[in-house]
Amino acid sequence: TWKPNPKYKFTFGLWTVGNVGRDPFGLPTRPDLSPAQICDLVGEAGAYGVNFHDNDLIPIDATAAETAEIKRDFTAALKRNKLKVPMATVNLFTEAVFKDGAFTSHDPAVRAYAVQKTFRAMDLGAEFGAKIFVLWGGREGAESDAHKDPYIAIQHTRQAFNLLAAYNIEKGYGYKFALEAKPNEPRGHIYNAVTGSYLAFIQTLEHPEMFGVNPEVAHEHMAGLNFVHQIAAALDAKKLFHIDLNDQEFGRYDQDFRFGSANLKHCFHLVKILEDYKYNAPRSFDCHAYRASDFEDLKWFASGNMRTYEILADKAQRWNTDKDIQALVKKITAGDEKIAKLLKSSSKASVKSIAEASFDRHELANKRLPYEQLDQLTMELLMGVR
Ligand code: 3MF
Ligand code: MG
Ligand code: MG
Ligand code: MG
Repeated sequence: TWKPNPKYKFTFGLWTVGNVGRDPFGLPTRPDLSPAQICDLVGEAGAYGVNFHDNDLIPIDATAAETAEIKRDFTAALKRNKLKVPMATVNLFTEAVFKDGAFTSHDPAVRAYAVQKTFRAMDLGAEFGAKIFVLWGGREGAESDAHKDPYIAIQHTRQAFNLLAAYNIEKGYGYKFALEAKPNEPRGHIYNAVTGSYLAFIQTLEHPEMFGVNPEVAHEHMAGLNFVHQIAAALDAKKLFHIDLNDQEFGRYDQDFRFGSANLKHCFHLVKILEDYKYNAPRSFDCHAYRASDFEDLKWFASGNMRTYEILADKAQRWNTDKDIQALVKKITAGDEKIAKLLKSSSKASVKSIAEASFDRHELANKRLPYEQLDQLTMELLMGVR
């Protein structure tokens, strides 16, 4: 049971399962896995595909011969595990050259190098069939606003994105770019801190149609925000091109926990909104196993992410068909249909009718909202007793 269904397009970044347990205070606790070994692990677990940063696959200083060998091994591993590569991305954060940002560095040569490195990462992704290109601005920020003018940083970001769109057209790659916001870590302050910032910014680009978002559960939770509401905004804007699933305790460091391991209720509502509105792009797990876990435990980590998603999708479906729950939903959402119709139109007639209507606010306030009951039933369903 709960065998991963390909319709969910579950994917893992090479850097997620491949995470060796290094943290700012400690050395690795697990051996390095090759891209091919990672494919075997997630393939065995039943995943649909894998994603990579350029340098997850090809080390930055690899020779041409090494590159060819890695690509050969990786291609074979994809094939034997029937894995796709729906998304590729670029590492603009590890190397010292990006210590003060990539697209927002003061130095035009660093900015151009970052754009060129992204061009090459796009080439690499295209070789493996990727159609989504994620951009996470790892170090696009500052520790102090004395260091960098945030207004200029926005303009520099726009220049880079416009160049990437132009390259995408020139090469005919057909990528959709998915912009990933993060509020803090690894910089003191990061530009485009939340998904909503990118949704607005996209409209200022030369090719807004090519750009959407890649929200990550943990990133919005780090900012204390409701992730499900960000997803609603992205879905409504038709901009949810990709999603990073994981989990995170509110207000803590960047934990990247297994999906559903910390905030099951939020994750339930997340799965529900994705399924209700028929999200159809990959469901990517951007998380890593606990530092204490060994290779055997990694398998639980990989399959656990997918199992939790599927179990929650099943719960969401039960919620949508539960008689008591649906009767309550019907009651709380019921209202005067004629007024609802007026609100849907901004015609002169509608404006006039609403302006002239008479409402009894005391009577309106009398409507019952049995929210305790509805939430308790939801929780009981989640706890497995309904
Ligand atoms: C950092 C992240 C990143 C991005 C990745 C994909 C290393 O918190 O979430 O993972 O998801 O760069 O673009
Ligand atoms: Mg993250
Ligand atoms: Mg994270
Ligand atoms: Mg991410």
